[in-house]
Amino acid sequence: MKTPFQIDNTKVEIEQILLVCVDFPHIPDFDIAVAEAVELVKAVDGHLRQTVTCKRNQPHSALFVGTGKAEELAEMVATHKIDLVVFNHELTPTQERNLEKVLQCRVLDRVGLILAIFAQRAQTPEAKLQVETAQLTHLSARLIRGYGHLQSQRGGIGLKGPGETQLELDRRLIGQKIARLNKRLSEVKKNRAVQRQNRQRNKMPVFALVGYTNVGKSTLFNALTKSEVLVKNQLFATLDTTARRLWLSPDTSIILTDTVGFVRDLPHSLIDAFSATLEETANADILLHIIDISDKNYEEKADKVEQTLHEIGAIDIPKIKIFNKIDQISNTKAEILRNNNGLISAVRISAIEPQSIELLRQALCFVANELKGQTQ
Ligand SMILES: Nc1nc2c(ncn2[C@@H]2O[C@H](COP(=O)(O)OP(=O)(O)OP(=O)(O)O)[C@@H](O)[C@H]2O)c(=O)[nH]1
Ligand SMILES: [Mg+2]
Repeated sequence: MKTPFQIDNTKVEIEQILLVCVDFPHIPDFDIAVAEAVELVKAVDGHLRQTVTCKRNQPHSALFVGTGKAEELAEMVATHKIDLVVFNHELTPTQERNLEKVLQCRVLDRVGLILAIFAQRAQTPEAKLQVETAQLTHLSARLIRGYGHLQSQRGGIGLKGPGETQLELDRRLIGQKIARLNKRLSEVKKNRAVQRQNRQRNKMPVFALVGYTNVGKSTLFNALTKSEVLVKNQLFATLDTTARRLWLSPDTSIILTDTVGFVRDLPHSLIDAFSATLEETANADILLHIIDISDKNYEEKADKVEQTLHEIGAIDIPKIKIFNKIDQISNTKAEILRNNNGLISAVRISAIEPQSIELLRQALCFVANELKGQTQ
């Protein structure tokens, strides 16, 4: 069977994608959710043919959308030769299976889509390992739940056919593979822990760049450290953690880390699988929360980042807000902002303007020296 976004030897196949977003009463800002779903779909190498929205009070248990809507979607799939229908929601394995039958094409939910993006982006062995673990965990949960569903539906005696045996076998093989991957991941974690200990021994404070995807973390990292990590106007350009030593003054240096960006409803299997990467953030001394202030939804995105920081146990680390991309909004100049105690709480900058970078460097130097003062 064809896997999503598979590439054959001769040509790159562009899949035609149909996106479905359902407006439920609990979704506060539906337009924003749809706009982000469109960006996510654009982040995989497919062609977004059409976006369909509809309203419901709650998901239909078998098909997520109503039966009438499902038939409508099936017609669209046939007319526009759609290869893949993406739901911007989490579907149960049963809903996914039922939808594939009705729509006669592949169906991915939001978790599957984010996993597909990560799988396309993963470059280093560590990122590949983490994505593969997340994908298999997602898949095995589906097989197990799918199996349970079959069993309870059929019940009775003598119904254990070859299909179910195969399913059990697949589940066991996947389980073994996940165990192997987890073992390799724990080695990765051990290595990282040793690196961290070395840094602590050398008393080098770690400042971690965090933020929603596409806010400019890597751009800033490059500007500060004169590095060349990948910068791209797409979601999830970065999937690994890169750490560099950064001299802020002749006698002050820190370790600066750049890492994977966050997005709302980051699948849990991904947070688990990326724990080796995210631990770098959770163990930082200072978090630099980058916020794209030119994005009209920046507040909501910043809240999502806070939520994720909470989930990975990094909420108590002192934080400085970096409002980035001020070149995109009028009448805003680069500036250091302090709280009532005179401590730096935020900096307004543009990662593409050298004066801003210099100002930020000064602010970071001040923070690093404060930290030194506290630990001495
Ligand atoms: N105008 C403007 N564009 C910026 C600024 N900072 C970053 N960008 C652009 O924003 C886009 C995303 O930048 P990245 O540095 O890749 O963002 P990121 O936060 O690392 O993204 P992920 O790795 O995907 O999480 C790129 O097109 C950058 O050129 C800025 O201050 N002003
Ligand atoms: Mg990046």
